[in-house]
Amino acid sequence: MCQIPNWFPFKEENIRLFIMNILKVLDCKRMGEILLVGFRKNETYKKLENFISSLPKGEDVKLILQKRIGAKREGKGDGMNTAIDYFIKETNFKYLHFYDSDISTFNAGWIERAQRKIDEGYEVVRCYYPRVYTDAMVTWNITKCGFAYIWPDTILSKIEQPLGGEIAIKRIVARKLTKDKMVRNSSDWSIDTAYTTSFCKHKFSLYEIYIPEGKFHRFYGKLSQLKTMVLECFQILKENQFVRIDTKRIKYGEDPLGKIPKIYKEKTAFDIKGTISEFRKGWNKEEKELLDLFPKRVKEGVLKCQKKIDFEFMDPENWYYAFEVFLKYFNENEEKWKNFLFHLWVARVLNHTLKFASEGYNQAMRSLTGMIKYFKGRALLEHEIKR
Ligand SMILES: Nc1nc2c(ncn2[C@@H]2O[C@H](COP(=O)(O)OP(=O)(O)OP(=O)(O)O)[C@@H](O)[C@H]2O)c(=O)[nH]1
Ligand SMILES: [Mg+2]
Repeated sequence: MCQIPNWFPFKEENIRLFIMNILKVLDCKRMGEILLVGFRKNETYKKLENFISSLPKGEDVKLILQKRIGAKREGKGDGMNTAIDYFIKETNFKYLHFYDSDISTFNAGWIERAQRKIDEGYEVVRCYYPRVYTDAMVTWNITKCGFAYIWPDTILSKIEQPLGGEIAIKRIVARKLTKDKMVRNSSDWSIDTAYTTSFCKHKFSLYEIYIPEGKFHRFYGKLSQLKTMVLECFQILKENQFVRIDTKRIKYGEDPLGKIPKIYKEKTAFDIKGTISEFRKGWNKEEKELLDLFPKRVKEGVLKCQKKIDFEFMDPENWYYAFEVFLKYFNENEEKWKNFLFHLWVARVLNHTLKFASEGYNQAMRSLTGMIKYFKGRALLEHEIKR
């Protein structure tokens, strides 16, 4: 049986947690090699150097720095693409697994389960997890909405966690990634969208495995911590909205959604109060000028909400109308556009969060999947009309 290589991108990590994850991989029966791809020679990097030098001889753990490959902000994308280059140029492995380095619930079982599907013949395997109902708000409101709007007749918006960093791919897939311009350019948070889109564009077979223990991460604090991610994940969709993708003949399988652990039904992923107070303060005059580009119902809702906080207006339907305008006019180089997209996204997240705080987890998830269905249905109708 072939060995499994595991690649981890990292920036600034909780070193104890990261090392624990590395040790778990080292224990894995089919462990091939571990590659750690760092952002800079920072504290995490130096601690990893010490850790590696303390390992018994023969343990294959390598540490490298990411190269400057893409055209966007230097970030996770350069890390992932550097790792792919290393895989193709420096190794002969038949497949590759990527895992985020900061997951406290990670264990070797994830690798074995993903590999089983690769061994069955799937070219791409992705992990998906139970998540708190207020979590994954970039995934739901940016990426999945965008996929449903732009490519409504494909499997893209069906993919459970298109921004997830836990994937296994075959060598032919990695090779394709090194040749895809969109992927190479995506040096920032756009990388996960770029990979997901590229897999479908090139018609690779896909399986999604369900990881019941979930993926715990730090509490976000205010949503402004996610601003860069929101903007970068939107921009990649805007840039590629005219790319043609046809997934009709792709082989696609998925584990059924398992039982959701109770803790995911009770927790909140971010600081609601802090986010509302930030939302209240953060508007500028220039953003108001943009309002004229938006349908009346969005414009009126924003103006009303600025006077008296009320997020009722930013329901899935109005988000669809706003999304359409952003896809047409959003300019990543203008502060007013960046603020405005971020503000309306926050309004969407707060609409969802406040509405379902009392109605419960199942209702909240139903509303999110309903939103994607709405985007898809409406986009299909509009594509039909345009034809
Ligand atoms: N090499 C490299 N790795 C990065 C960079 N930015 C983030 N990472 C790693 O990419 C993985 C995902 O980043 P996170 O910051 O955890 O992002 P996330 O998982 O979407 O966010 P959380 O849900 O808060 O964990 C982690 O392993 C990071 O260490 C970067 O610029 N370079
Ligand atoms: Mg993370």
